[in-house]
Amino acid sequence: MDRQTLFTKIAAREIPADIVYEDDRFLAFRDIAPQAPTHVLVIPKKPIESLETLDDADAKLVGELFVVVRDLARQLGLGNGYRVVVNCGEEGGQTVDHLHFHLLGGKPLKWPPG
Ligand code: D5M
Repeated sequence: MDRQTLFTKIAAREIPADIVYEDDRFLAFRDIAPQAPTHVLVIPKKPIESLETLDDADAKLVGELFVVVRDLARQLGLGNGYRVVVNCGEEGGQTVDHLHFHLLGGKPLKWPPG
C-alpha cells in the first residue's frame, strides 16, 4: 500500500482542505498558514517523499505538475507574477514529507527568502 501522508489524507478527504484544483494525478489546495494573499500547495497524488528522493522515472510527472502550477497561477489571477517554492529536507524547511510546490502571489514578494 502507498505511504500515507498528511497530504494523501487531504486527497482522500480524510482531512478537510480548501481544494482549488484536482485531476487524477494532482491536487491543489490553500495552505493552512498562508505566507501571501494567494498561497496554494500543489502536489502529485503519488506520495513522493521529497525532491531529494524523486525517481528519475517521475521527471515527467513533475514537469506536468509545473504545467498545473502555471494554469493555476493564471486562474487565480496572478498575472503580475508569482513564486514557486519547493522546500527540501530539514534545512530546506520541509515539514511535510510529501513533495509539494508552494505557489505564492498576490503581493510583491521579497527576495531572498530567509
Ligand atoms: O510546507 C508544508 C506546508 O503545509 C506549510 O506551509 C503548512 C501547510 N499545511 C500543513 N498542514 C496543512 C493542512 N492541513 N492544510 C493545508 N496546508 C497545510 P513545507 O514546505 O513542508 O514547510
